Parts: sequence; structure tokens; C-alpha cells
Amino acid sequence: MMRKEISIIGVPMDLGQTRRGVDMGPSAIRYAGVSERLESLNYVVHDEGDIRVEIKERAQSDTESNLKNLKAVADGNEKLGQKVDEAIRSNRFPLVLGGDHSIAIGTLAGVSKHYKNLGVIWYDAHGDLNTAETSPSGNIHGMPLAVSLGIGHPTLTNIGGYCPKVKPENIVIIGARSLDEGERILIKEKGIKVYTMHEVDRLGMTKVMEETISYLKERTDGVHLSLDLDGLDPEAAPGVGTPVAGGLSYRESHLAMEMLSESNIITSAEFVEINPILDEKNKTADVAVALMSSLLGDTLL
Ligand code: 4U7
Ligand code: MN
Ligand code: MN
Ligand code: MN
Repeated sequence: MMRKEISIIGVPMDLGQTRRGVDMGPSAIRYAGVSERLESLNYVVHDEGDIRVEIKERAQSDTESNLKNLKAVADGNEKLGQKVDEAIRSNRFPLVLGGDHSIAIGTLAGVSKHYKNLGVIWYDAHGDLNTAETSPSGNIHGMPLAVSLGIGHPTLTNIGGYCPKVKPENIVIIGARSLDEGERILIKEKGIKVYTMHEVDRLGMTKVMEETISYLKERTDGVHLSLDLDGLDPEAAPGVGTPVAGGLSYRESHLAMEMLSESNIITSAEFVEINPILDEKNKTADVAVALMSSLLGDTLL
């Protein structure tokens, strides 16, 4: 059920990866007019401001494992989980603004305790299913989906005080086109449903979303949308740290959001990985706000 009130929670996190600027994502999205846009759809919007995140220069890299800024990423996510939990307790729809994708760990920690069978749509060029062992980079933003399955460093998998947050059969990945070897193995081993760009090309976005919605409707009691802007083609969303060519178009993405809105299955959402330093005149933040608006019921008529 869609809530009539929305809590916007900003997370200026850039410690899950190595490029500067993604911490400014929440500001860019606010500047693009997120509150006004959602208010025009008749929501009551509560902007809760930003979670406090340690600044990069002072964050310590973990020397025992291949995990950059482990402690600082974990701290920010604990705080985020509590904020998201409070929003849902207040009967508000949590809308989380990133920040890099490591923040999905905290979002899901706050969301999942409210559902017996949470579904997750992972809209992304990547699988984000790495562990310290399989990651080529050591960047935690490439790991949040694995962590939410309970696979990874215990400091991350136990955030929120419970583990796991999601079951593999309740996940749908859409837009994948850059998967590391360890991620491919995990996808097969766990039977995670993935619509790569190949499937989107073959089936079309309409069919992909029809299948996704009926698949999740059958087995879940709430669905979180985790939308990484790099799921879109770099032409539509240039302001991201890890762009991959051949992505989802602006219109395909709107269609996906519109179909999710019609289905009424989405109970929380986050929009991540916007890097204003790499962007063109705030284009990527503008796209994010337009997609949020479609997701939350803008029908164009
Ligand atoms: B994002 C990568 F190796 N897989 O783990 C890694 F290609 O949140 C990229 O989806 C991860 O943007 C991208 O570092 C994380 C790499
Ligand atoms: Mn990505
Ligand atoms: Mn991602
Ligand atoms: Mn990225």
C-alpha cells in the first residue's frame, strides 16, 4: 500500500567507493525540486535532512580485509537503518537519497524488519553481489545486495541487529550488464532472477515489468526499489561514478516506474549513485526526480 506521507532521508555517503562527489547526491536531488514535485502529487513530504556520515579524509581503511572504510560505512548504515525504521513506524513512505549504493545496506536493515517476505527490485548495471573475497575493487558499494542476503563481513550483514534482510527468491535485478565472476556464480547458486540488458532488449520493458510485478506479488508482502542511476544509459544519466554503456533508456525507465506505480507494490525506495561533479547541469538528479515522480503516481494526464 502506498503511503500518503513521505519521509525523505538524505545520505551523503561516498565511502563505499573511491570517486569524490557522490556525497553531494542528496543536495543535487533537493536542488532538482524533489519535495515540490512530490507535493504537487498531493503527498505530505517530510524532508528529514541528512544522516551524518564521516568525512572521507578521516575514515580509516580496514587493514584486515579487502573492505574500504568498513567501520565508517557500517556506522552510517546503522544510523540510516534507524531513520528508515522510524519513518515506517510513523506510517510514512521512506524515500532515501544517496550517496553511493552501500547505503542500501542500511535502508534494507530499516525496511525489512517490517515485512515477513520483503521483495527487492535492484535496478542497476551491476549486481552488487560481491564479497571481500570476490570484489575486484574492495569498494563496499559493489556488495550491498550480497550483504543483504547475509553474505559478507559480519559487521555489515548484522547491521540493524538481524540477518539476513532478504531471501534470494524475492530479488529481481533489472538492467544488469556488468557482472563479475563471483557475482555470476552467486546468481546461479542462489537462483536470483535477473533481467540483463539482453532480456530487456528481447522481451521489451513492458514484459519485463509485467513478469517482475507478478513474480513479486505472488511471494512478497512489500517491495523495496533500489535504483542505481547507472542502470540507465550514460546518455540519460551521465552523472554516475561507474557508468556502463548500453543501458536502460529514459523512456524505458519511466515506463518501469509507471508500471510499478500502477501495480501499487512498492513500499519504499532509494535513488543512489548520483555524482554531481561528473554530471551535466544536474541532468542526472533531474532524471532521478522525474523517475520518483512517475514511481509515486504522476500519470501525465
Ligand atoms: B554500484 C564492481 F568491479 N563490480 O565491485 C565492483 F566492476 O553500486 C563495480 O552498482 C561495482 O555502482 C559498482 O567494484 C557498484 C566493479
Ligand atoms: Mn551500478
Ligand atoms: Mn549499484
Ligand atoms: Mn556506481
